[in-house]
Amino acid sequence: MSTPTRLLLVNGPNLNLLGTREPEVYGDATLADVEALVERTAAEASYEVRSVQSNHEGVLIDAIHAGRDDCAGIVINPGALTHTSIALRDALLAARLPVVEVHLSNVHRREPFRHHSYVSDIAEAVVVGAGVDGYAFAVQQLVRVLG
Ligand code: CA2
Repeated sequence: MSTPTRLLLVNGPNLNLLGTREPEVYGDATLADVEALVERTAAEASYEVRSVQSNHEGVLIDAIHAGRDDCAGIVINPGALTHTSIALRDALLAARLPVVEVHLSNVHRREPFRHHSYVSDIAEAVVVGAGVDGYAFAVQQLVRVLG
């Protein structure tokens, strides 16, 4: 099998609402803007992107399993599942792909329950608090890791 030239972008619950509510926390870019930015940034390194957003944990897990077959690495903002989901963590471990975790907000400046992530210690890198630009940084770092 040839080396995949595709990255998997995973956005978790409620991130479909980006740009429609709470702009003071999450900015005014939409999910479509995020996906376009990730595609542009990946294209600079000759990677394609498969984007998935879901409000359902199982859908995200299935997408991660599928990514194992044809993606080189994963950029993920798991949303609130970051702080709760051992199942999502296990799926990422099972995929055996490099992962970069990204959060729009600086979760460490927010409520204590947002300070723990089930993903961070299995991620190659974590980007927090850089807003939408953080997704571009995450792609650049993932590409670097992929060498
Ligand atoms: O800062 C981030 O990117 C978060 O992953 C966003 C999650 C939150 O639970 C994490 O602690 C940090 C929430 C996503 C909700 O997205 C919305 C976007 C617009 C309006 C309402 C919610």
